[in-house]
Amino acid sequence: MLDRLIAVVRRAGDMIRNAHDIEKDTHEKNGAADLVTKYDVAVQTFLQRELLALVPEAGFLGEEGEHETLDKPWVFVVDPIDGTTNFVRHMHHSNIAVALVHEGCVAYGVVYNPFTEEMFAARRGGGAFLNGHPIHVSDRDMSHAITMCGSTIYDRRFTDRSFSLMRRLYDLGLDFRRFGSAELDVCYVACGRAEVFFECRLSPWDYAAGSLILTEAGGKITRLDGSPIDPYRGGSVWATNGICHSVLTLLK
Ligand code: LIP
Repeated sequence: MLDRLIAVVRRAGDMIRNAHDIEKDTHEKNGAADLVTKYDVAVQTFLQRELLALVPEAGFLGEEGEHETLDKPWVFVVDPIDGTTNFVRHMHHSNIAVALVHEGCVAYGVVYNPFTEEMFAARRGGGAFLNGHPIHVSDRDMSHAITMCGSTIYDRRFTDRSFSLMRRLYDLGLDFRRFGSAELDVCYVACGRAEVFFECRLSPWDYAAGSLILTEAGGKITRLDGSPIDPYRGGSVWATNGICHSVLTLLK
C-alpha cells in the first residue's frame, strides 16, 4: 500500500512542478494569510479520485472543500499543497501530504516536495524513509538544537505566545528557522536536519502524515501541553527528536 500511495503522490507532484500562472485564480480564504490556488483544488481533486480508487471504503479529510464525517475505519487526511504561500511566491518549499489513518491512528504517511524531489514516507512499524533510504532523528541535545517554528499567521491571538516561545527556545538552543511548511518541518526533524518544531495552532492535514514519519524515525510529537496529537482535529504541535522533548516543561 505504501508504494501505491507514493506513486499517486508523485503524480500529483508533477501537477505542482509543472504549474504556471499560479497567481491567476489564487484567492484568499480567510485573509491574505490563507490562500488557495487553482492547483490546491486540482491536486486535491486528483488525490481524492486516485486515493479512493485504492481504498474505496475510506473517508476523505482534505484541506479544501467540505469535510465529511470521520466515522469510517479508514480515512485519508490530505493537504494538496502544504506551504501554499511559498508555492504562490515560487519559493519551492511546499509539499503534498497524505496520511492514511486507521481507527484514529496514522498507518501510512507520505510527504513529498516535488521541487527537491524529496519523498518522505513511513508505514507504522516499518520505519521512515527519504527517497527509499532509512532516516532517523539526530542525537543533538537542546544546546545544539535548531528549532523550526510556525507563526500561526491565520490566528493573531497566538502571535505573542509564538514569538515568546521562539525567543525562549532560541536562548536554549543553537538557532531557529521559519520555512512555512509544517509537514516538511516535521520531516526535517525526522531526518535529523533539525531537532524541534512547534506551532501554536495547525490543521490536522498540516501534520498527520509527518507525525508518523517522525515517530517511525525515533522522534516524538505531542501538543504543546504534552497531550497526544489528533489526526482528525487541529491544535498545537510540539515535534522533537525525543532528546529535546522534555524542554517543554521549561516552557509552561
Ligand atoms: C501552512 C503551514 C505552516 C503555517 C502556515 C500554513 P498551508 O499550511 O504548513 O506551518 O505556519 O500558516 O498554515 O496553509 O500553506 O497549507
